Amino acid sequence: MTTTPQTVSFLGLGEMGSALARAAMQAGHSTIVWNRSAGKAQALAEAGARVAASPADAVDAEAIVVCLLDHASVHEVLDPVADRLAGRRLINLTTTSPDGSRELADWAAGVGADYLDGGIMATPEMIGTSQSSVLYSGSQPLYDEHRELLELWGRPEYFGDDAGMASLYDLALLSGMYVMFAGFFHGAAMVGASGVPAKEFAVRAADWLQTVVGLISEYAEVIDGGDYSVPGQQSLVFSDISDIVNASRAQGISTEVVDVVQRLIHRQIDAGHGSDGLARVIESIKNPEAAA
Ligand code: FVH
Repeated sequence: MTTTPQTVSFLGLGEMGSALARAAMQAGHSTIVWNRSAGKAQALAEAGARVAASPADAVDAEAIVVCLLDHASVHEVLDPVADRLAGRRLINLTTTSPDGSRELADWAAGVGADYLDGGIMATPEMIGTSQSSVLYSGSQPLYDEHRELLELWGRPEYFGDDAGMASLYDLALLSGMYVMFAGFFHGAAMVGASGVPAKEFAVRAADWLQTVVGLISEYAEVIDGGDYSVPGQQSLVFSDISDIVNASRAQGISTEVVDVVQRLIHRQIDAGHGSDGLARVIESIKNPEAAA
């Protein structure tokens, strides 16, 4: 990909920060790098990056990319250079939280900097490949002006000027991933108790999950339509997972993962919605206190 060369600074050269900086360098950007422990800058220095002696020495750039451990470390690094950030463009790719991102956007506005928040949906090895996507929110001008740079890291997508939205999507997607992994671990423990290796189960689980993943768009349509009684859906009564809970217990494993799902289903059945579709479970999640 050809890009218009810019000077881009990278604060934080952990696994992810280094991958982002490497991609920028490979595309021909003049790259300034800084990391708290100096050793992590060495490989990039050998590849041609200028190593800044301090964050203050790194702010003179068209874009400042921040990729640190967490929200607190972003403040630890940026607060001391606050008086040098007026007119600068900050792209924060540190995982924080929706409110953490909004707080950083407000802080940046207070020091006169433009702020774009990003949620990276990739591992460092995926950066720059078609498997990587990065969710952004915050300053649209910054997003538009630096689009070429952002495209180097993965498919960029913009979620509006509320700086917390990228983080919200990021964490919502990760919640889907973790719960799916927990489901896989549960299934692997079930068959594992009968001597089946997790590796063998994984092949079938991956196949099965791919078969059923298409159903989420059908559920989404029902949820957005607001009518859980639409005919043709699998009902909540039919979705009772007592067999799974009982079989898990019989295998001598924990039922914690499946108990949660069973509770969410039964909250709706107990409230008289047993003939409605499974998608109604979202009401148990949306209204934790209410019965339905
Ligand atoms: N790695 C991944 O797969 C995920 C994918 C999704 C997005 N995350 C987030 O990206 C942020 C950085 O992750 P990382 O993989 O680069 O993390 P580390 O390799 O552990 O590097 C952490 C860097 O942060 C520096 N650091 C930590 N605390 C401070 C501080 N108080 N002051 C200054 N720098 C700090 C650390 O420096 P050092 O320990 O080398 O001196 C590293 O450069 C993260 O938000 C992920 O959630 C990655």
